[in-house]
Amino acid sequence: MVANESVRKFVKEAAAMCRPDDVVWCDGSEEERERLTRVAIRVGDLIPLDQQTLPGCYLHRSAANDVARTEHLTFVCSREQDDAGPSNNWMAPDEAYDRLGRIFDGSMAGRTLYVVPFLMGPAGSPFSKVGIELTDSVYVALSMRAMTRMGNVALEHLGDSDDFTRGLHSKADLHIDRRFICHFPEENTIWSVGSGYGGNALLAKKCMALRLASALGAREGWLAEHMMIVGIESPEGETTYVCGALPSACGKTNLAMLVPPESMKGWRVFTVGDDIAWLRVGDDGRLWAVNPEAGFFGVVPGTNSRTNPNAMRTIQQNTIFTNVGLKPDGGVWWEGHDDPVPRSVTDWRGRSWNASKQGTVAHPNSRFTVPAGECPSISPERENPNGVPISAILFGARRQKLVPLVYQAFDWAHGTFLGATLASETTAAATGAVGVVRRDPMAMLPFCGYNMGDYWNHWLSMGKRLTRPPKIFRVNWFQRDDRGGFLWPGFGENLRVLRWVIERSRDRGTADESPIGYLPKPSDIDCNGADLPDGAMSRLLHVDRDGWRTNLRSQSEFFEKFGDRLPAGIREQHDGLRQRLRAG
Ligand code: SAT
Ligand code: MN
Repeated sequence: MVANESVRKFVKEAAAMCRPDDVVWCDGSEEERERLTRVAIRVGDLIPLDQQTLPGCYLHRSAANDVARTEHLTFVCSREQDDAGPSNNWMAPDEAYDRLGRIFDGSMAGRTLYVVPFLMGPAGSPFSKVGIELTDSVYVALSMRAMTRMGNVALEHLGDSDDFTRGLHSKADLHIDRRFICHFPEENTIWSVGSGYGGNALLAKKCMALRLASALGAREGWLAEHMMIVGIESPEGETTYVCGALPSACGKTNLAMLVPPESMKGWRVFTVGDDIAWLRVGDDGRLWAVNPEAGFFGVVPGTNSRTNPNAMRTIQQNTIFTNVGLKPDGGVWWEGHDDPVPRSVTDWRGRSWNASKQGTVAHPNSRFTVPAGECPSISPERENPNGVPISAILFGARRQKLVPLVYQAFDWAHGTFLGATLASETTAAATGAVGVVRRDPMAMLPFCGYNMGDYWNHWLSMGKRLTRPPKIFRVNWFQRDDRGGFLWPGFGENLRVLRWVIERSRDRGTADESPIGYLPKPSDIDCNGADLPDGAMSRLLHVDRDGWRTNLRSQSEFFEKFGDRLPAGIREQHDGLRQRLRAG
């Protein structure tokens, strides 16, 4: 397949700057996967695992300083700083091209530049988008193959058009002082240098499918969201599609691959996506969702046959593990694995762990990269060019206190407010302190490619176009008791909560009105067969009015930052909550 003139020009100009020894065009073939895998083994990017028990599986060890997204080095380079808004780092486009250009200059000497065409969304869908990533990392090229529809399929979709995302990536010297992830929404361009980590280097994912796509969606009238997508089939055979936004490493993948508890016979769950949803208003006035990706980049620690049996089956083959422990028999291990810690294991840095027992065996943000087709619960609707119709949207976060297990927004505008006021305890998915509560609207704080005030406005305007809008819910699986234990068992048991969500989104289930939204009564959540202590459900659904009044102040402080870009509709919601809490 010969690429069109604009693609060839893009590659030629980048090669002139980065000066690789070689340029290799990826076509997505099986032969190519084998060839690139051999190269990756030779240069030390991949270590083969035991091919008998883990066929097609490899281990990658990253540089020790390059294990998570680096939000402080991530920039939105719009012409006007106000268009990036107060929640993004901003750099002027000229300055960014200049600073990064100096690092890219000659950075690929002695290396190969891989041209990786990729398609986001199903082939043949009018909503799908093409990108080309140029990278000097064979690990990135192979990961992009697992995570996207990669190769000729993308060039075919593009045809003669020059409408594609231009992504340039070089590991350069992996030094943190020369690491930048820059987005140019006005030029549909990404320059990322100095990191090989997924969220920084697999440009199709956060950089394109969220940051650039969110800005594009605002211009074109659709939404790019940090959401899993799941289809839930009832014993009566009725399927309901639900989207859910949760911050990184808060269980989106587990939710997307949920296995119903024993006692919920006849329920089935189908995975459409685990991380990103592109949402449009359909001709029927409903919200339709497509998963633009074609694979999973999931958190490994804590994954086991209780928490996520489908993920365990998914990662038995054709998986790249990054920064997990390696056993002498070529098997892998991580904290929270089904098996006890092995007597002899090499940690994620490649050191023998048992003698020193220093740190964890697997890095807390170690990952699996695997094509979606390996997942036993994958939905056939994943390839539907129109996507799936969404009946409910969940906004979830990690909160030990205050936020009840589940409650429902009064309407779309209130639901937008529930998303805008989302806050979560930080995780290892980004560098920095873990466990600190921070505001993370729609779980998009690190991923919204434009001014968040405008983004909330766009959400409100989407609602006006939806004649049959999905219902919106806030969920929190993470409440703790006084001794620090989780109050709710989570994982497969979350289907009990989703069952109420489904009933409500079909205008059937019952609820009480509270100042924060519609709350289920404890008896509305079917806990038959669940191992819950007496009174637990009342605590899980308790509304702590004093706590919410205090929370109002933190909401105001956050909203202040957006000045006159804060939509009146959000301010009204905040005032409404204040009044309802006062009346209570
Ligand atoms: O950003 S990544 O895609 O690497 C993972 C995440 O933080 O969601
Ligand atoms: Mn994510």
